[in-house]
Amino acid sequence: MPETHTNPLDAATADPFEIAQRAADDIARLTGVEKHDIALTLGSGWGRAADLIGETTATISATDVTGFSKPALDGHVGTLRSILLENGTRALVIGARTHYYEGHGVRRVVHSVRTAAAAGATTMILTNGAGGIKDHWMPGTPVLISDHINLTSDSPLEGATFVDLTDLYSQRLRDIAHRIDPSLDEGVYCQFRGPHYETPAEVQMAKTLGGHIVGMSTALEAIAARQAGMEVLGMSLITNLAAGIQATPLSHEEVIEAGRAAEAEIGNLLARIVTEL
Ligand code: 8IG
Repeated sequence: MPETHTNPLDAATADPFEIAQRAADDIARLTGVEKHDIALTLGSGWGRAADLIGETTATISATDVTGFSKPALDGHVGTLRSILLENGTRALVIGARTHYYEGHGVRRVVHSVRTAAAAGATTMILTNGAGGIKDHWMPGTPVLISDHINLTSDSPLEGATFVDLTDLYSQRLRDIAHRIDPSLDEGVYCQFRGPHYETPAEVQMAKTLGGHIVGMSTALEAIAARQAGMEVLGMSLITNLAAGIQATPLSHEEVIEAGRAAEAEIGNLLARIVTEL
């Protein structure tokens, strides 16, 4: 059992992959499911998808799994669920994301992704709530992530690990998503450190750099997923227009509300995508 006040990932001698394997073993034991085929991290607004993709056969507390920590935020559920899809696929739904802005380091941020890989998942679906730079994206619009710009100046990889990120956000998986919903737009995701939202000038910078979506989570996780050899699908729910793109200041309440309003629709969308993988 993990200790209450320390995280094994924080030990100087820790091997993050060995700890991810221990976490995967915990999940197998606690869910009774030896191997999961796909994994989903459900960000702000995406929580409903868990109820729609299949039958939940086990729900476990993230704090019972080695290396996981309590979520820092309301609206982020600290559970892991094993879900059986109608086609027999086993999905691991991760409702416990550690954000880079929590300041616990990037190992903790990507631990859930490495755990999913160690649990057997070969597909990683990363979802988030994010700000939109394209001004025709209304709050509540889901968009596919086509690529990212990592503005954290950090990496989950340690040492001389030169991982290729061409086609990081799988074209094959994006094609499947487009087939299910031809109206889905795509965009380049810019990960900022947060937790403050951007200034309008920073949003203009991101736009100039080629970004369309601003967020605080997914790029670092996607890199770790690619390192682990997983195929990655990234989706953002635009919960607000980025600072300066919309006329009014940003608020966390607005973000939560947009997520709630879109929940059923994007949950259904994700459920349909997952059955086609
Ligand atoms: I929800 O406007 C959500 N997350 N960086 N900027 C950044 N992250 C976000 C935003 C946003 N909205």
